[in-house]
Amino acid sequence: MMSRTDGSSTTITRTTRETHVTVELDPKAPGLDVAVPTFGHFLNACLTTWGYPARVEAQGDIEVDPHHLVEDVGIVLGQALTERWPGYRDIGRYGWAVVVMDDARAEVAIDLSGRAGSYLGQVPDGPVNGLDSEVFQEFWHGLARGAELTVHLTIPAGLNRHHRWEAAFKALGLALRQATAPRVGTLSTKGVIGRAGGDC
Ligand SMILES: [Mn+2]
Repeated sequence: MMSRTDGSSTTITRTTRETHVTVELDPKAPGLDVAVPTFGHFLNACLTTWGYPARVEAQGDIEVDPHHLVEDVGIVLGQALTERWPGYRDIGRYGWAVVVMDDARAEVAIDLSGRAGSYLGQVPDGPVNGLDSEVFQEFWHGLARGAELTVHLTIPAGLNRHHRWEAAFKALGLALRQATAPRVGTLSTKGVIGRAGGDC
């Protein structure tokens, strides 16, 4: 994992009438302040597993529906990835992981492809601590759009919905660890990733 050593950081702030979200990569003071605690718990699992220094602050109209905030955190985290690694040069690009957590098993594969796509399968149906599972799905869709990445998530096993989602967020963290690991050059037959190219 290659954090920046020159002290510079990447900060994306997004303010709408619904939410105020900031994501900073390589911050001086990493930490999480997310107004939806259950989502914050899952996000913390993801960021911890990724192992990259990050700060996330997210407030918003959660009394209307937490899904605004959860989706926007995904978008802003994704935008921070594109800003931190322009053109996704000099990193692994692909990442995948299978994570078990007690009864639950989640599988994630990502491609920092420059093309947004999110494919979720066998995700839990029903609430976690009062939050419908649809809320957590919004994070994955937002991340794919913000980062212009492709993600496939499947959660084929598990009795406990909390375990199933937490395994998924940990698997995403491991996939990000692999996809953002340093390598030389752009891993693309076209030689470029993003609006100018892609690789399909
Ligand atoms: Mn937990």
